[in-house]
Amino acid sequence: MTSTTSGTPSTPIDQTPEWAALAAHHAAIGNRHLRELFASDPTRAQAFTAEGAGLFLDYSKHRITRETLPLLLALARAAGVEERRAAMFRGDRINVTENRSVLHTALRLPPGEHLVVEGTDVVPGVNAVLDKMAAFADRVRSGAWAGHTGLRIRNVVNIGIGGSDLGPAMATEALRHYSERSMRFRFVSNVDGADMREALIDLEPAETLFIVSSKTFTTLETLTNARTARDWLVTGLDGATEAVAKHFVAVSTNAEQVRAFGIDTANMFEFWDWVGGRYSMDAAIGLSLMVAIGPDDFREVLAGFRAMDAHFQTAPLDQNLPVLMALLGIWYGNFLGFDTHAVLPYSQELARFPAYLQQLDMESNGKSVRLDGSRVTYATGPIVWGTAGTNGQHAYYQLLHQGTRIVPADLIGFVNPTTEIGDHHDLLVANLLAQAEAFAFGKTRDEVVASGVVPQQVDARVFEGNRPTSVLLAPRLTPRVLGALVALYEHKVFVQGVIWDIDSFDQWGVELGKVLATRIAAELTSPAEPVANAHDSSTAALIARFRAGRVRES
Ligand code: G6Q
Repeated sequence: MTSTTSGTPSTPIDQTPEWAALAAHHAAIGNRHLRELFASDPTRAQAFTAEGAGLFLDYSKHRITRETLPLLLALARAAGVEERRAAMFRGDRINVTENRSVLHTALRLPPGEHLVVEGTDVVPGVNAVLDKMAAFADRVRSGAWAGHTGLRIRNVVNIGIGGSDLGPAMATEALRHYSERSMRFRFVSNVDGADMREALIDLEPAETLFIVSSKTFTTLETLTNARTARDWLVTGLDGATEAVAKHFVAVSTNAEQVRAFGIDTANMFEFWDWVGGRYSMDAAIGLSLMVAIGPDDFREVLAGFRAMDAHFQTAPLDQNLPVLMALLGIWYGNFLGFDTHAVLPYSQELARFPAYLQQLDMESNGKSVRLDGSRVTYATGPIVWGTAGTNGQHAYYQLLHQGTRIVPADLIGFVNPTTEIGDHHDLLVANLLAQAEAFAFGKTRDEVVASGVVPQQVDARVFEGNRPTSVLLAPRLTPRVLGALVALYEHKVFVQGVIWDIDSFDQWGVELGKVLATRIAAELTSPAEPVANAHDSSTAALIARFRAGRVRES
């Protein structure tokens, strides 16, 4: 095992024999083409598949042979993936720099299970909060929780950012088909006032509930937005400050700050410091989602998470979806030098899934120091990006097919639609399958010529192929499947973080900009000229330009 949480220097993963074996294997199989790999292995399509928690993975269109996976699995074992997995589920403090347990998996443990961490069983607390959320969600959905004037709540606005926004926003859109259609759900995150303006533009204050979601309850964007929302509400209700109690609830770990803001802590839904922001959509941060889809379907989401947790813990590594997907990412990022990864859901409902994954993956694994503080000597987290298919096909797929960069991709699809509308779904899935086929096998010069293309176009119309993809399929996008899908990526990110020997659960990289912004905000608004030499010359000039051009409405 190369990793350590004790600060003891450990062998960097790229200096292990397992890494060397993979490098040699890469040199040996070189850039063998998927056409050849398929031709030489007739049962490849059956062999390179795995299933778990309702998800089916076809990873046959990857640039691997039958020898590759055992070598990658040896690397995973050398890195201590199994031991670290056990440590996470057990509640060890694997978030080393923050000295915290990482227990989002405890959020999906049902009543009756037990997880004792440092002397406390965390399961009763988790389920008590879930019950409190469910009672509240039911009251809002039924109209029993009325606004200040007695009108029922028709609009829910979640105010949060980062991990307190992306998860519930993504999931509420993904599960819109299952949501209460008489209500509107909006998500405001950006400190740009336009975000709030547009969210509120057609809403009635008397019918609007704000869920202020902030783990720390100190986040500049969220508190600025929450204050603006409070002013909008009170103004819209003829100055009735007492209305705040009926129109604002909070999700936070910080009762003191919630109280200071003016929200009754009886209407606060708590979670714990062992839930990282980007891992919190199944904690109380999912309250807006629960109001949208109801407590029963929210519990279905949790059941999906739990099913994937069980798969991750028990499936043999060579059939373990998160492990397989993590190892393929390692193969490309560390041995073939492909540094971006596309996630392409063939599902409009999953349109926000890539953005959600960007945070989950890039904030977790965008790190350059190992657990012992030494600098890594290998690439870590990839640049993750993507949009819903088929829209991307008419935009950037050109580069994916014929550009000079190779972008491994996950294509996510469903055998059945959430709603049957004409032949839309079959056309959608036909596109997914066609793209995966075209990425892998391309179109050779001979094929182009044989198709009768005029000579001057032949070169431009050749598709090299050999572009790797995973195809992930589920029967239908249900709450349970969504939970399993999110947990799949959570654990994929975890496995990669273990192999790279980094802390996937801190996020110090977001701090510096926050500190500088606070200082610059004062310099933008102060009547006094900024102190000379407070910044580099570029920043100072931009501040001066802003101050000179800013027209303030009084
Ligand atoms: C996620 C990060 C970050 C966080 C936001 C919001 O893992 O920690 O995205 O979720 O900065 O923080 P608060 O919930 O404390 O407002």
